[in-house]
Amino acid sequence: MSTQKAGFVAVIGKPNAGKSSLLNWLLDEKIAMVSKKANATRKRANAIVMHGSTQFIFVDTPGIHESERLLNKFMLEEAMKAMGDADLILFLSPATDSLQSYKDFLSKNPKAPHVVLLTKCDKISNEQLLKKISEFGTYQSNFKALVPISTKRQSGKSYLLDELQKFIPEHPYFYDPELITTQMVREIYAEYIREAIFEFVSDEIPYSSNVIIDKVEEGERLDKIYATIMVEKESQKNILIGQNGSTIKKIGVRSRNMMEKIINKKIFIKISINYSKNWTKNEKILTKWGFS
Ligand SMILES: Nc1nc2c(ncn2[C@@H]2O[C@H](COP(=O)(O)OP(=O)(O)OP(=O)(O)O)[C@@H](O)[C@H]2O)c(=O)[nH]1
Ligand SMILES: [Mg+2]
Repeated sequence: MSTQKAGFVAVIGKPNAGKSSLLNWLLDEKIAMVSKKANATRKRANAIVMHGSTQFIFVDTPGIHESERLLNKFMLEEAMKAMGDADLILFLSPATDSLQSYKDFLSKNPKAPHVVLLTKCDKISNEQLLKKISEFGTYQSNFKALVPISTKRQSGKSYLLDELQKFIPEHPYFYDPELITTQMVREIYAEYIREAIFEFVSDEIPYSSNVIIDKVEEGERLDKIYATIMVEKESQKNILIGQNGSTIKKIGVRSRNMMEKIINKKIFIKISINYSKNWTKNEKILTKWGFS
């Protein structure tokens, strides 16, 4: 048997870079929420990926950005913690973007061992891709490797893992190789509901919402899930409910379908809506809900 390798890989980049999509793609399972809207991910999430005798633990993080909101400060700290604990950092830079976010990352973390992932390569031509790679060439003494990917095209996964495994230390596996994440299924359910809110409701509401899974009743063929969406203002409740309950219904159906896929069982879901005044700025409530 070949020697086991195992390590933590922090997935870092600005909001919307494609970090959560990368995790889902690597697993072929949807555990992390993805949205067209930036700042979707709030907490660290992990994907355990086996490749030969290497166990990677990819840690998804909230996009790096500055903001005054208390919740956003927590999100920035989540990303920083993941970097501090990592054996390797994957810095994601959309191929369509300038190098500015990478330059900012380098100036703040000059010594951090990292690989650059050029994401969303399906959005540019081969010619533009070559140009982008040569722009990054200026910084090749800083990174260990540069890998272009596209989760949309679904190509290059094993090349990526082959590359990354070179930088993972010899270490016994941290987790049972059968596991795909250490997250609890409840947390994944809550993220599905959040993703549906991002999909169907606009403006500030997705950013003002938090999902709490109140109860899960497991049955042999059917699981019953009771959840509450907490918003910040009473007026936001009505928007989430929608005309004749149409919006909350769509949120319920979409999240239920996703839950059924991952659990392979029928799901009954009941979502209530409530509000907690200005919770994104309230330290006590943030702590209670695990943002501290
Ligand atoms: N065309 C294309 N779009 C992609 C690709 N990967 C991700 N996206 C899209 O980019 C958007 C953002 O993706 P996410 O995975 O949520 O990005 P993120 O970095 O996790 O964003 P935050 O959690 O907000 O920091 C979504 O609309 C994805 O569908 C890709 O390879 N190609
Ligand atoms: Mg994300």
